[in-house]
Amino acid sequence: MYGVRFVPRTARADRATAIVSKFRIFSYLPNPRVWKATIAGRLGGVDIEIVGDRPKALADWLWDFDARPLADAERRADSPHARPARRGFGATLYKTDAFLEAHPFGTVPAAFDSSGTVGIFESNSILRAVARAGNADLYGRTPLEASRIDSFLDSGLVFAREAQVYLLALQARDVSTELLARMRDAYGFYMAGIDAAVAHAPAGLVGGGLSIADIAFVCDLAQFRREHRFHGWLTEQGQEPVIQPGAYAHALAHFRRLLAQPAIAADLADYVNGTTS
Ligand SMILES: N[C@@H](CCC(=O)N[C@@H](CS)C(=O)NCC(=O)O)C(=O)O
Repeated sequence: MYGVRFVPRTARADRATAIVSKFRIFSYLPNPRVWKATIAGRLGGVDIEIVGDRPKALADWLWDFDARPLADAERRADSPHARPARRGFGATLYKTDAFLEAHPFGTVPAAFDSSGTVGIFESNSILRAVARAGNADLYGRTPLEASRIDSFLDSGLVFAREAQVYLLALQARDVSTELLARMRDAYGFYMAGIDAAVAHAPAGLVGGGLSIADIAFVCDLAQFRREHRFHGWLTEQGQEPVIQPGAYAHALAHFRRLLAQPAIAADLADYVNGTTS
């Protein structure tokens, strides 16, 4: 599945409804940020093509609408595509000018419209784009509902950015006390809000049913729960993990309810159960 183009099972297989749109997403894989879009696509009848490879291998790809693995001879410091990596990747990445025009921040997941000319970046915005293209009412039934969904997506992004810095620091085994304290605060703030919101709305954060607010939440939290892989190391450092069992019971119950939904489990179950790395 990795290192090749593949199209996940989406509406084409799951629903009899017409395919209403198509996006291509380039990313390292597996990636819960990409699954925000594939879950929404599966539910809403939107065909999405995923192109990518394992995180380390992606440094050897040409980042482009027509992304592809580079031959050894093409990976040179004087390549016109060579750019310094900025977040989550070491050293050099190979990005075309067209990629950077479509994706000025140069990040993955990088979504494109089917023509490859329009780039959509930030996983929450890719999620919004897929929801808008679909037919499952995932982005609110009124402008006010859509705005409330945006509120959850924005709060989630603040949490997810802190989580990204922390998880990368954990991977590098370089977590300062200050960073840990900041992450504890960000996690507590975010989870307290979700906990309060779902306490009386167990069917979904907004509008009494599943929306992209729930999809972003389940994917971002699934990614953050990878913290457990570093419990041994944190303990050796004399530190407590950020995620404590039993806290934010309503939010965690919502997380489990969402994971039980087949359209969500299709992407997340193996990842959360630890059978996908
Ligand atoms: N908040 C963004 C995060 C995207 C991001 O930071 N991607 C990093 C990898 S985790 C990247 O593409 N870095 C490219 C670089 O280092 O140039 C999202 O949800 O899409």
